[in-house]
Amino acid sequence: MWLLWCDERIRSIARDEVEPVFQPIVNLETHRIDGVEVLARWPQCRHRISTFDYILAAEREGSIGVLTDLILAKACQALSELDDGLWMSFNLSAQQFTDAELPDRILSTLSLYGIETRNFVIEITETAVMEDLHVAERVISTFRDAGVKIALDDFGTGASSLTLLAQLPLDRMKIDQTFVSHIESNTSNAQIVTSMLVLAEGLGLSAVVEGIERPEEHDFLVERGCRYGQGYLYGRPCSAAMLPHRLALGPDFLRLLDAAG
Ligand code: G
Ligand code: MN
Repeated sequence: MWLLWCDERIRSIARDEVEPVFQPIVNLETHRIDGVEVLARWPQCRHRISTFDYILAAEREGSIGVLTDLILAKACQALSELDDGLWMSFNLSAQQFTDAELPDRILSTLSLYGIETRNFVIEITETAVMEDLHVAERVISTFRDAGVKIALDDFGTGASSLTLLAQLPLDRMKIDQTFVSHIESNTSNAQIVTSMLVLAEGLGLSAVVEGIERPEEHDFLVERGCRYGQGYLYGRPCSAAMLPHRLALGPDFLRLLDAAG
């Protein structure tokens, strides 16, 4: 069964069926959608399989590079039709760090679609970076020299090596959603996230908290000075076709709050 899924996935990449979807990243001070994270979706696929499994399969099949190029081009196309300085946050998988041509390919695609590098953020996981710190440093430096920002994704779930924070030139810390659940009453989650926010600020990194689903979680984070949030409370990932509407509407929960206040 698993192999069948893999085949179907890989063929769907070849058939050009993979689509980017866009999840709002919200400025909790201004209540504006300042950026979007690009996620891969397979709309035609018969089986509902997580993106995580797709990525693993694509890595195994050696098609992760093609997949990335395809999603990036489609995402750039969608964003190039908008005109409002929105930034795009884009995930790279561990294996891609060994692809020496990756930075050039990504930078050329951005330039082809007229996307400014300062509006582009690469999300990398701790695990990806840990595989080979030297290679990671080189890839990250190439991107940063070109003006691209780097975010450490799923922070707190991997090795959480503070060496990474000390050694790598990073711009953002994405605090993983597992720590956000019931943060207003779960004292260990509260303590962990509060400390991460202090750590990020001390290191000059901009923190983005992921997986915010409830108003209580939002209030807790705002009280602790968290600048950026992402999660179902503000908006689920939406298609390229829906993106202009989504941006015009603003974040779900905050729109209601603004209307009430
Ligand atoms: O690993 P990364 O942080 O890039 O993964 C983001 C994933 O988290 C996406 O698949 C996205 O759909 C999912 N996600 C985004 N917001 C929420 C949320 O509020 N709750 C849950 N459970 N998942 C979310
Ligand atoms: Mn991510």
